[in-house]
Amino acid sequence: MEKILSPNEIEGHAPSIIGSTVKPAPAPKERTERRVAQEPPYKVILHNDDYTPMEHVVEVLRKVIPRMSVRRAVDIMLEAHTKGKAVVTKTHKELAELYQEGLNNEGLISTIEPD
Ligand code: TYC
Repeated sequence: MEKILSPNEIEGHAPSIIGSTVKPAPAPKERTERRVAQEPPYKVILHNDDYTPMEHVVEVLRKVIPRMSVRRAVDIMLEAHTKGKAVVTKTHKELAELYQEGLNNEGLISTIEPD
């Protein structure tokens, strides 16, 4: 009876690498982006208060959160104003903490929590 060779046994060795391509190591930025994308998300929550002027809230949101439009900042501010709190953004823990600190340093009340 003839033995049927498994691919590994052909030539008696591991699969040939002839014709395969070698992927270059990812650049540090790409590696960081991939790592960060795998981290658990956190919500940054803005809480209402009775004294901060609405314009200041919008200004601070735009100063602290990258690419925050006026429209989005106004919506978030109004949601916090009417409902007591609003989600500002979702991101990985380290960045969420940075945003929280930025908002709180400007007199707003924000917290973070796992999403
Ligand atoms: N409630 C504030 C006012 O009436 C405005 C405000 C909105 C403050 C949202 C904080 O997170 C906040 N001036």
